[in-house]
Amino acid sequence: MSGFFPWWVVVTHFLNIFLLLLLARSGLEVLSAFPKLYWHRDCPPGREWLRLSKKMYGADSRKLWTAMDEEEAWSPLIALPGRKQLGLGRHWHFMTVQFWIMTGAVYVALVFASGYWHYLIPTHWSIVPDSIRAVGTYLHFQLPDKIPGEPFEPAQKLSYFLVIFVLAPFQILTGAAMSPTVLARFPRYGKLFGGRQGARSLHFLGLVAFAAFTALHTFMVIIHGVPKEFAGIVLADLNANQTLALAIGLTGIFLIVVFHVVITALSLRYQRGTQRLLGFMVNPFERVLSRVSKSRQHYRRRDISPYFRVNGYPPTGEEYERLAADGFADYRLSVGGLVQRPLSLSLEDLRNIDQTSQITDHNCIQGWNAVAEWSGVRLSHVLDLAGLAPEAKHVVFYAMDDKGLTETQGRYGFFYDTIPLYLATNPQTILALDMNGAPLPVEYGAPVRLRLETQLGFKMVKWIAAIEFVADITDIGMGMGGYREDQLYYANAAGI
Ligand SMILES: Nc1nc2c(c(=O)[nH]1)N[C@H]1C(S)=C(S)[C@@H](COP(=O)(O)O)O[C@H]1N2
Ligand SMILES: [Mo]
Repeated sequence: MSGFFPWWVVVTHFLNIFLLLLLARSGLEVLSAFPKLYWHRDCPPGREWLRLSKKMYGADSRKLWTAMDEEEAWSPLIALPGRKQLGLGRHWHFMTVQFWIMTGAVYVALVFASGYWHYLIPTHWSIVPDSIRAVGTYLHFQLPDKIPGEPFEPAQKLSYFLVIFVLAPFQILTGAAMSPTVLARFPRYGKLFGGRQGARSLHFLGLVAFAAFTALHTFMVIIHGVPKEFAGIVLADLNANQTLALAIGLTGIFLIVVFHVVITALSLRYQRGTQRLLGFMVNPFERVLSRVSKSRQHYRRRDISPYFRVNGYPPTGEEYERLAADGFADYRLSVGGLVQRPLSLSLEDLRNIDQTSQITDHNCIQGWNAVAEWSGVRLSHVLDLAGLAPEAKHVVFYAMDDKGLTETQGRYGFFYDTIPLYLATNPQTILALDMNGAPLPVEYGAPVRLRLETQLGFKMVKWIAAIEFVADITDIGMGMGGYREDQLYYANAAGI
């Protein structure tokens, strides 16, 4: 082989261009759902270091606003798929990241197996002064010499090393530090990055670093001479036919662009199909993660966030107002479905069951988080009282807020969500009656809400009217396992 580009570098390099563009665009879609970045652990409104939105909602606003109002519709030109499709953007992001990590693993294995690592991993600190000198040479409009016997000049070797062995793992680690399941199971891991907000900010800066590298790298390819460089990276041989290399290389780039246009259009046109198809590839991993991880959060009172966002406008019906007017004295929680003893529990009944308390971090799918103390009854106790039928596999929580009245945008029906039984029996899965030592305020779900501490916020149904145990969730609502799953294409699996 002449030149220094083995065939597997050609293949993984191409896959990397393809996958990184998918990750960047879908990542921007996720950011558009909460286009604010914080170093502050609690993300209070107004304290962001970067706000990519003109809308301002204050912490002391007297008009009720919800986190969903903060979402921005970004153009499909930059976001995948764009137009407030957080659910689909996440599906693309998590599908792609699996392939990106696989590509990276194969690449790294081959780098070491082939001895190619020698060209990428500096083994002496002299790489630093040598790189500075190389940059100086570029600034004099000259090309620096390659390291003797190696394919790259020092600054090139150093920057490749940093991108491959530092930046890429950094993106994976900061990405993991945003998952509610990871944060709940390993609270100290989250603290390494300054909590979820720190991880979001760092992950974004990682994207900026990737973008800067890509721009510089492309510029360097141009000044080093496109046809020759293309021969190396397309045909694995710096002395190969340059016209052929250019033709194949440009065709490759063109195909990537066409692919992006097509999947963006298809995602926006066939939203349910996209959710199902990508869910097929994304959900299994998430389910394993959620099944094996229990929340180990035990924050202290002084960690409680001064400001806790609200998501979802409260029920507006007369029925709810009547219940609320006398402190929910007439409220009854019905528990039914596949149980031996259907129940109808008053608030007093619920308070007479063994009470528990937990101080935990709430992670909304959009990106914000906040710590509060929640007290109430373990769901497993209610489950024991009702006696589960063996066919029961999922728990459905029906809420009292009709979204057709408050959320509009073509959405309709009462909020509901479902969880698998294995989440229902976690010790920190509770029906909360109190928040920070006082009965739940209306906006936060009075009189009863679910807390499910390894999952995203949208699973934690507020204003619960009834709980039903079922064998199958596909005949409830539109069949995707919850209101937001049905109407916003979120994944029913919500540990990431
Ligand atoms: N009934 C109902 N429950 C709901 C919602 C809703 O709109 N209706 N929103 C969910 C979402 S997206 C989140 S992040 C949390 C927000 O809880 P909070 O308002 O107490 O912060 O509630 C969840 N539970
Ligand atoms: Mo949420």
